[in-house]
Amino acid sequence: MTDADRDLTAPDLAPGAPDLDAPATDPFEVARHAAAVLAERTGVARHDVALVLGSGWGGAADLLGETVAEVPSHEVPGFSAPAVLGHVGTLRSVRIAGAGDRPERFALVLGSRTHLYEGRGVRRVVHGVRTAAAAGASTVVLTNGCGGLNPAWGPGTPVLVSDHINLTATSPLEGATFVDLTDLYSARLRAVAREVDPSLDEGVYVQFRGPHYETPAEVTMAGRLGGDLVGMSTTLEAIAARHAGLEVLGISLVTNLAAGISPEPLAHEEVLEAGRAAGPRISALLAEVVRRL
Ligand code: 8IG
Repeated sequence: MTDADRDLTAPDLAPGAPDLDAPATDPFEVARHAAAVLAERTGVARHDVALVLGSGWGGAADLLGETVAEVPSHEVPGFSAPAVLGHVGTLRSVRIAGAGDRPERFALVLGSRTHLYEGRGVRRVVHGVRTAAAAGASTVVLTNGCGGLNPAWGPGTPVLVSDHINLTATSPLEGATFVDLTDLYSARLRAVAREVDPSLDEGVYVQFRGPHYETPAEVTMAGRLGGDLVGMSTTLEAIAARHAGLEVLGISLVTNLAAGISPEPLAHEEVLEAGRAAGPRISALLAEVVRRL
């Protein structure tokens, strides 16, 4: 089956799991189902940290440690097959060896993410993060590929997310669920990342719905609003992660200058190439950061 043949609207749920999209379904119950399936399929009862791999980050988890098990995402309740070329559709359990006084730990690597622009609803977008929390994780590392407003950030520059502006006009939280986002992107975890690579800059990530890239005027707007990075993911997952009690580290890979910052038009192929070129640096960064979490 090729990506083009996939029915992206199929419910693709494992037998016995409630339908994530049914309004009466509790999305946290589906996340608990998913976590139970993952525990059974990976043989790892509890995962400590989760990583969501965005555009350009596909190979970046390969240095984390030994892959214990790999489960196709569509075989886990509530997960869908990936819709974007260059995204990998598996959930991976990776053993992080202990060192000194650090015990052995397990990372759950979410190799695919559902984007809001796929139109499958916000519950799908944040299901990975909720599953990670249900699987025991206390930390999530959200990575993405994005456009940069700072001309000093050439394609392939990793940037820490210090805060976000959510321009999607939606939220993963349903009903009167008031959650404080003052310190959503953990200053502690950003400091850990800068211990590993002191040259890391940080910036405010602005999420647009997409799937089109911004116009130059929208990029100018994002900058005047206080944004440094523009993308189509991460903010809704970060909100759901905070709600679920996870500590959040956000790392963007600037794969292109945002529209209008450079005279060149944007191309998805350029995005993939910048990811490939940055691979060794961001792989080493991610592995060392996760070891120190
Ligand atoms: I990769 O320039 C990547 N994703 N919105 N704008 C938006 N998303 C992106 C961009 C970009 N580059």
